[in-house]
Amino acid sequence: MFCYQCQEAAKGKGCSVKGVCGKSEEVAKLQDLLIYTVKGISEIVVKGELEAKELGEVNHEVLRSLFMTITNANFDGDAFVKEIKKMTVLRNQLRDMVDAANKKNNPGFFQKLLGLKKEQTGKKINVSALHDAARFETATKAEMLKKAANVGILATKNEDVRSLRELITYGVKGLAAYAEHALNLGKEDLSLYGFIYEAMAATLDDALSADDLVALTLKTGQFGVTAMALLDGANTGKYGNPEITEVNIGVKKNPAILISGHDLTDLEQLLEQTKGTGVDVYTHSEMLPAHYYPAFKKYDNFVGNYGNAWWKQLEEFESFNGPILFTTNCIVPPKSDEVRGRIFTTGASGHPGCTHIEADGSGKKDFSKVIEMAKRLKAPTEIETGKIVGGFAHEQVFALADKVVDAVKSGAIKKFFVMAGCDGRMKSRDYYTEFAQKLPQDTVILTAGCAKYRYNKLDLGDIGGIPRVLDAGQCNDSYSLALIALKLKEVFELNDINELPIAYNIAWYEQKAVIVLLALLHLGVKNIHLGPTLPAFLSANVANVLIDTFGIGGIDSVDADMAMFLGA
Ligand code: SF4
Ligand code: SF3
Repeated sequence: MFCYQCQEAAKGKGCSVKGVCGKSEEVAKLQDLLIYTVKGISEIVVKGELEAKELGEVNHEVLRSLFMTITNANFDGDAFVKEIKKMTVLRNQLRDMVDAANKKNNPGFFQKLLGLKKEQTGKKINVSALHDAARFETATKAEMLKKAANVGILATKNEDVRSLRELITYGVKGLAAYAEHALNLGKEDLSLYGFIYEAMAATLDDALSADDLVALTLKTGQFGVTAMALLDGANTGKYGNPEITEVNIGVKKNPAILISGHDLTDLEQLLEQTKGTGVDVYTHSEMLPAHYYPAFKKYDNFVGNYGNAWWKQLEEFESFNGPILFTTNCIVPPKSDEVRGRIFTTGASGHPGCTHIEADGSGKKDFSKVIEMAKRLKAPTEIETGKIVGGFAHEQVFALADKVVDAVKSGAIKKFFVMAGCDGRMKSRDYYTEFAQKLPQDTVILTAGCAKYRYNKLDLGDIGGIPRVLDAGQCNDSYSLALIALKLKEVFELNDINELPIAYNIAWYEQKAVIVLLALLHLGVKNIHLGPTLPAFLSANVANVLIDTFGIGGIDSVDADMAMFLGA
């Protein structure tokens, strides 16, 4: 195996024996083969000029496949075997359809086979000359593992091309995850599928130059903005605009379920099904911002947030006592059978030994097993008390705009620090806590994603009633931070977003942070600092392009960075 897609890649280079995340060699290889299959599908769609709007099931399964390979989403080898089989069947149907269009000029039969709404003739292509990714066959897990050994990241020999291909792939994975959440809420944007096919097919194309791939990387950011805007509209359209909210971090006496991950429809269904059962629901890690949405406030049993960022879950799940439902990443493979038996997964997430709950054809999920288990188990053990405040997504901040603008004009607020992104287990991430603590009193932190757990329980005070940590929500809500910056640019009548008193000190871990970063670059944000380390998948040359073009930088010591950011 070889994997270097996350910030914790072994020795800052890549995991080659077992993932630091806990991913086995077998799962890593199956993930490689699934991605390879998606690339093959993409090549058929692009070369055959098939239209995304006619490819419903294929589109949705491509999102699912990409999402399953995100760091800490799915550790279940059998789930990957099943998905590879499903995807190769879909791929072969697409290929046959294109072939039939070539030969008979009568694609009607295949149109029916795929359940396509409209006749689709595609373009004449030589199907037998398609890339191996569009043609290989594997029947058993053993055959898949054998095949996977030759199709992974290292199959691309040129280091810079490999780096760009992977950067694009990781951005596309993040984009797919956000698109799947929007899809679960019934919202789609066909241009996203078209782009996914274009980008994934491009990673197979040896004729593309490094410059072509750099251009495609920037285009990935453009579609990242589209995906985040789509998800923002889906979430706020259904659940209302996040508003300032105090979230309890202590516990109550009832037995309870802990829900983790990013999917709000799963939370909604769980709250509906636990209503009146005497079982409480707590959020964990990236689900915390759900408390900020008006629609979830009507549930009396939606009582608080338990614990911290994802990487502390091993001990926190012990003391939670009840069942845990993962809707997406980040799962840490449980060490004890007892905890494993209390973990349920749904959507793209999965783990061997944990119960997986699938949606029925209409997207409904039956959480009765989770609820029954909660009733049999003890209430959570308290690990902390108090409250955290959040809910500063775009509309809430716009509502406070006058106050914020006055504070900037009067000099009460000198600078904003965007400290969005991910948390992780490396000791070096203490940097972010220290950085937040050492920031001068006339600065405000804008955050989103699980990075916030490094400082959201510190008492950093407020500036004239504006809290010094403004949490917009989940990592995808970094979109809100971009909208806030654009709004401030408008209010202050500036020509360039970079003239604002905003510094970017972002922490990354997995591939959603990659799409957030690319989206910010697309929006014209410069001089973003990325830590705790720069991605292992950036070759020296690719890193230099990002440094020269966008002023991307790493982090140094807290004191050195503080001086640099504050211009001292
Ligand atoms: Fe290693 Fe990260 Fe890949 Fe896991 S996801 S195998 S920790 S690089
Ligand atoms: Fe965190 Fe996994 Fe990225 Fe959505 S939960 S930000 S790391």
